[in-house]
Amino acid sequence: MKKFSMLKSVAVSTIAVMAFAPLANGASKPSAEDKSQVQSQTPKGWLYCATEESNYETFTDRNENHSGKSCGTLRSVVANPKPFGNLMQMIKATDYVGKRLRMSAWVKTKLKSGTGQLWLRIDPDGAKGEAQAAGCFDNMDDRPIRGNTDWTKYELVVQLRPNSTDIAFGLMLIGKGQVWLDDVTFEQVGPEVPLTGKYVSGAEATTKPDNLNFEE
Ligand SMILES: [Ca+2]
Repeated sequence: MKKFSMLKSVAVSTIAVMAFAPLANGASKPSAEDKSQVQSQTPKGWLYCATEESNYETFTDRNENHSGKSCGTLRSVVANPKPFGNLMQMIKATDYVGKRLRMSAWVKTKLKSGTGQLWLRIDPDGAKGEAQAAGCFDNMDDRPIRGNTDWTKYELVVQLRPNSTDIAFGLMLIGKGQVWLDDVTFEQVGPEVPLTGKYVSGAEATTKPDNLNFEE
């Protein structure tokens, strides 16, 4: 079952600086302030995980968008949320092995504290020895999004070594507030495009990314 295998993959990932908690099987209940169109559930194709699942919720927001009629969102629902909530996907690296990859995504934030951070992680085949076991990783730790921001395009660039097996990516909310995500795209870029990611050691995942414009 897909969700179970995802849970396993994420649980064994230690590469991402932060410890991933087990995935929630859907988000929590809508808060009182949102009575109308909130479907409090993880957007199709995406996964939700958090250090404390009940501290955040995620859903497809049909009242907000960068394109089309909807986008994904993640928000805190308690006074003092634990470090992070995360909306993410994991795919096989097959289409990009050996290439330089740029992920672009549009993000909007309304943050009372903390940061919003896109992240992109390349996982290597750990069985090929430590010398090759470093994957490329960027979580915008050096350029986090703070405060209230309108829709802005962000770019993350990583290199996939020949032993790359999986790609994981997403948007973290570290603190109190709400973040919105739309129009995530991937493209191969040339070596002249500077990396934003660094090589780190660590971990594993499925196939194609899904519902990247949140219209499904
Ligand atoms: Ca959209």
